[in-house]
Amino acid sequence: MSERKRLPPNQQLLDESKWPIIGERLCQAPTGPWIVSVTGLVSTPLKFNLQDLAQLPQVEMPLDIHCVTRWSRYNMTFKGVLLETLLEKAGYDRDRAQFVSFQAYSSRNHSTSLVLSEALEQKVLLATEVDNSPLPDNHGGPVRVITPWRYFYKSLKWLKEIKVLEEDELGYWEKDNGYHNHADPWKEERYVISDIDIVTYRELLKRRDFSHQNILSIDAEKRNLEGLNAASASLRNARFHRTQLANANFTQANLSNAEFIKANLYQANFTGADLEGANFSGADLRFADFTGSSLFGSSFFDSGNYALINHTTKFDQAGLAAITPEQLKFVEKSLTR
Ligand SMILES: Nc1nc2c(c(=O)[nH]1)N[C@H]1C(S)=C(S)[C@@H](COP(=O)(O)O)O[C@H]1N2
Ligand SMILES: [Mo]
Repeated sequence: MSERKRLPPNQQLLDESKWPIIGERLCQAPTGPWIVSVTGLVSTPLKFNLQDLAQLPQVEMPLDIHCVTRWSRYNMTFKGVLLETLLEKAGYDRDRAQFVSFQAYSSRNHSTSLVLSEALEQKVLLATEVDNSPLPDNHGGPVRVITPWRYFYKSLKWLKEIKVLEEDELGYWEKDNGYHNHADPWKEERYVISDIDIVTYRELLKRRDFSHQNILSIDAEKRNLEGLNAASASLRNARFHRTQLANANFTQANLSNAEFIKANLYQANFTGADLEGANFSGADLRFADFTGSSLFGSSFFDSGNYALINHTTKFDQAGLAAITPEQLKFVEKSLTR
């Protein structure tokens, strides 16, 4: 397969030594042994411990992973039991079962769901190993779901329960956080559209104050928002194409997947912001401050469209370490100007 087809649209390829930890970092392990249960529309609800899983047929799956915040990582190999194997043992109801939902051993009882026919077709895996080692705790060990051909948020860490359902039960990211329920990276099914009402939105724009607001997918193309206060706001997937944002305050804001293409960000403050997957191509970033921000999957140039960065732009080592080698090369060169 050509590189072009292998990398889904608008993804950034990470170097293979990097595997960021996204979302919850720790599980809430059961007090007794780790049990994975299969419930819902099955003839026999079943419980599997880790030894039971190890005795079932093991499948190896070479896979590229694609995070919704625009980073991808190639050439991973997961190993474990197919979802199908467990569902067949439990005797799932072939007539009524339409969806499958996964629950995690975690403080927010994290969940995600899939269309059952697609999950079986895509060979969803309950993985216990990665690259010939046990799956590390922070990456979902001892057992996590691996859903190929979907953004990685469909791959639940720390699997506790598999529910076979007639009606879909939306997962944690999908229900209240605006993540697309289908999550196909080749169709860029990242987020659903904004649900903010137009009156509230106009009021916020007029006051230039988004601080502490949680607004998904807003579109502020070409607006004058100079000096905007967006401290601690959550503005995921915002569209700030050519927006005037000089002196804007984005400290501690969540701007994952925001698009700042050709925006004026002169002296904008991004300290401590989550900028995973944000696109700064062509933006004016002189005197902008990125100290303490998270930059996995962020980009500063794309085809022929380069951010204006020079020695006045502030980055720290951790931020620079998160961007791809090509992006880093461009940023480092610009910083000497
Ligand atoms: N239990 C649980 N599973 C989860 C999440 C989470 O927060 N909790 N985050 C999801 C998201 S958004 C991603 S991108 C991947 C990240 O997996 P990693 O931390 O192993 O890279 O896990 C997914 N599964
Ligand atoms: Mo993600």
